[in-house]
Amino acid sequence: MKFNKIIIAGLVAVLGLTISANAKSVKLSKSQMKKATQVYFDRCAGCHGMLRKGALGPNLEPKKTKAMGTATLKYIINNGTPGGMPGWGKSGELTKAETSLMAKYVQIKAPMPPEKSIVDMKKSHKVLIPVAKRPKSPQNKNWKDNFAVILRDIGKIAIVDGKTKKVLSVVKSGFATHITRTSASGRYMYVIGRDGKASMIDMWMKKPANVAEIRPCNDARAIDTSKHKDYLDKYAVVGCYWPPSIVTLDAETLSPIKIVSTASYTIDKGVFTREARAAAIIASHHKPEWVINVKESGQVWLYDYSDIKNPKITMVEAERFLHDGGWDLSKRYFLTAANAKNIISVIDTKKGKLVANIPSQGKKPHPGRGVNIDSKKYGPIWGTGHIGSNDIVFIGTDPEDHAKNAWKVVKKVSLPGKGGGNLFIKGHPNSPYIFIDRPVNPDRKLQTQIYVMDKESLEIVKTIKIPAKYLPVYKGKKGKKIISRGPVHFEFNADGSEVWTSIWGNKMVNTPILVYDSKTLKLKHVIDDKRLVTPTGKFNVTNTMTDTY
Ligand code: DHE
Repeated sequence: MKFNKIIIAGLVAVLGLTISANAKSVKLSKSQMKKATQVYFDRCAGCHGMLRKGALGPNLEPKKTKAMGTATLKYIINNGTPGGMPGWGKSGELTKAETSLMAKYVQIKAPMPPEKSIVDMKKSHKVLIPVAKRPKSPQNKNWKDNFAVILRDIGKIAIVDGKTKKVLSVVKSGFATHITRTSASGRYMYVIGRDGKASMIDMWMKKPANVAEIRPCNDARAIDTSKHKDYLDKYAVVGCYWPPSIVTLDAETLSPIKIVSTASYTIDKGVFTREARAAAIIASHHKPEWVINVKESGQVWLYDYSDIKNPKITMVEAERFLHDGGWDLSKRYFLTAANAKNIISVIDTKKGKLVANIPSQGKKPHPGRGVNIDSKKYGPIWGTGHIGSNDIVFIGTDPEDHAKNAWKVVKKVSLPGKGGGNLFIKGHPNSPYIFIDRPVNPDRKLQTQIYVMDKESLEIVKTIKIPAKYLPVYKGKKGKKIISRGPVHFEFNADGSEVWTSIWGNKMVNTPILVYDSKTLKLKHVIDDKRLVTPTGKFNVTNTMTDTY
């Protein structure tokens, strides 16, 4: 990747590192290989791929890493890069020994990860509370305004009452839990861990608890359910990174139904990759269909689940390294980031076709689900931020009544300061503002602020500084001072009057969730429960089941 060459050249100049074309071969013991394979899976595979072919992060195959050499690799792993790679050593997430181990490991050919059959996955399947024994009606009155909060590094989910702000329960989930999605009725919260473990929480219970679990793959980031009116609460679907596949499950028990491999399709000439990972999934509200990004292939699959054993799949060629994305206001168009190519692909799910590949006018667009605004000036627009630049851009999404704005960037706004670092942006129809984070900006000051944008002017009207008392500093190993990153990811309550954000710490101490009034922008609540360790994503039952953002 171009900017990588600049970095490496810079490192050579600054550190006098030598780029050796024939680096002597690196050897690791069996136990070192085992440890390094786990660290790579936990921290690196998501961005660089299990087989190291690259995606959000660059290719790390030995032909490239050997030329870079151990010293350069160690420096990058320790300090991170301006393109958005965290400094794993500097942040204390990797020790010095782990940093040097990884600098060697990535110079060795990636071991082929294990496959998984339906028989294998059935061994991990458990129905923890049979359907017949689950409540027949909601046992907690605010359940439709409750939140599922990811407790990332401890692999758990906190269920927080949206009204009382009390933590109702903390339930175990997969390793480095990633996201949750609801059933169409909102009753169940489906959870996916990075280790591919899927679990489901019954939100009707007084103390919401897991009712079923299964591990349909070894590495995953996405899960969703059937939202078409004839299939409500019928099926769940997991998008797997490894083995690259889509696995459908019964939505009440999580028993596996079908695996469809996503491996090897690709749109670049002559590029063959076994590793074509299932990334974002979104469920159509209009058709019995899931829209599924197949990252490395550059294809968006329209997966018709009406005949679940014999799915019809339309493969729409879009652009490579598809990542996250969301619906436009009409829930007909899916806008998704091909973030390594700085493109937003637009899929018309009514016609089953690509509408456009739009340059996002920034570096590494990363929308989450993105944000929708029915703007007086531009009509319906959808917005995203970027990891690698300061740009917040809005794209027109109404080809009927606002044709001149459709499928082009109508507004681009720069966040103050340098260094990008935005991960999520979010809004709600009842809030006059949208909220923007910057947790991977290298500048501590910029990282610890919330950027508030007015929905009509589309200008930043306020930056909310997080009070230092909510940003714990803690002593790492050998007394190293480690600080929590700032606010990450936003979620509104059901009526949009509040916006919640997590302070992204690490697992040494708990960090709070801050609740702001979405109109006055005043800090209304601090949810500071000892059990909230490394809170990241938060998902309100009503907004998640209705795809409101
Ligand atoms: Fe995510 C969404 C993949 C790192 C928090 N993340 C997604 C989606 C994908 C994805 C494919 C879209 C799911 C969907 O909509 O169905 N994420 C990846 C990665 O591959 C990556 C870059 C590296 C990795 O190894 O996982 C990665 N993600 C992160 C984080 O470091 C974050 C910030 C903290 C964490 O929990 O690990 C993070 N990702 C999230 C969140 C969402 C998400 C909160 C859902 C956003 C939403 O509002 O829907």
